[in-house]
Amino acid sequence: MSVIITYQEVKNLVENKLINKTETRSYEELSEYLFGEGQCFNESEVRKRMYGMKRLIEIIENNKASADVATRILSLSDFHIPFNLPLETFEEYSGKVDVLVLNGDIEDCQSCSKFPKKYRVNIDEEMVMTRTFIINLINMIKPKTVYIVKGNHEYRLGRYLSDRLNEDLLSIMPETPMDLIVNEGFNVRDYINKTKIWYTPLADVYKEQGIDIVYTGEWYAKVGKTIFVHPLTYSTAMLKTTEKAVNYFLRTDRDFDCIVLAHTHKLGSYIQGDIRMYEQGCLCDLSKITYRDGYLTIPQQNGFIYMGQDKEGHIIDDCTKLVNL
Ligand SMILES: [Mn+2]
Repeated sequence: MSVIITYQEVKNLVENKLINKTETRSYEELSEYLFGEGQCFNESEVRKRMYGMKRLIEIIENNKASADVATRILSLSDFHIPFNLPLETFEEYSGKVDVLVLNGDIEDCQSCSKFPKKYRVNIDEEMVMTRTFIINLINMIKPKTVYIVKGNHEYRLGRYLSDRLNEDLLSIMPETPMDLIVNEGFNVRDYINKTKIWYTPLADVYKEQGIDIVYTGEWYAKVGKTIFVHPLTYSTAMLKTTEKAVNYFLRTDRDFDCIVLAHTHKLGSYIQGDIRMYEQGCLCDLSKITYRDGYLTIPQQNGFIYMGQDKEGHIIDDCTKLVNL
């Protein structure tokens, strides 16, 4: 008599034996159960075959979930260039992303900070670094669309200028470096050598390749039914800032099923009803960014999110992962 064994049973058994180590029966004892009556293999043979099954289960599970994915989104935030983690961190996502979201605080803008300046990187130099970094990232990831969200650090430039200039001059000034890097282009002048270098706006650089680079100056961007947010407000309580964002968007846009929040440098998730909430962590080198006043006592977390959405833009949980670096 042969025992009927289901896919789910095999999957549980493989998991419990190889991963959780909660299965107490020996490999020999499992042999007939897994491979049929009379199939009494020795320990090493059963173990080898079970690792083969484990791999096959992974492939089947991945295929099941990814069959429904219409849009793959990679959201990266809080690089705080020049303190960013290296590009290679995201190497494995090359060619696997439809929409790249840069969810704010890509550039640190430390020269416009109200905090004491403990290092010097001029804003023009930092902008050239940021532009180069975004170009290298796009060339590596190869997305079809890039959304850039305004972070409070980019907004430091606007605040710095508004503290110093009259309204008549402000109207011709950028609010953030991204206005120049993405949409308008900028010159960097060398007054000593009487030269200047023109940096073409990224929106134009990628137009020919059919890649849209979208920067509207907003502190959020909606992709499908997920809203990517970089708020100005901050709470030290776990996910409190995200909860505030959910409450805000429930009043202004009810058509969403997920909020992904940058800015807090914390990593976590929560589900309430039909709404998924994520805080996506940060991508700055934490050993270099300890200069920040008021941040010293709060543990920061490196991370980002890779998300799958169906063709209606709904998040697919099985194809979404919050990555803890
Ligand atoms: Mn921020």
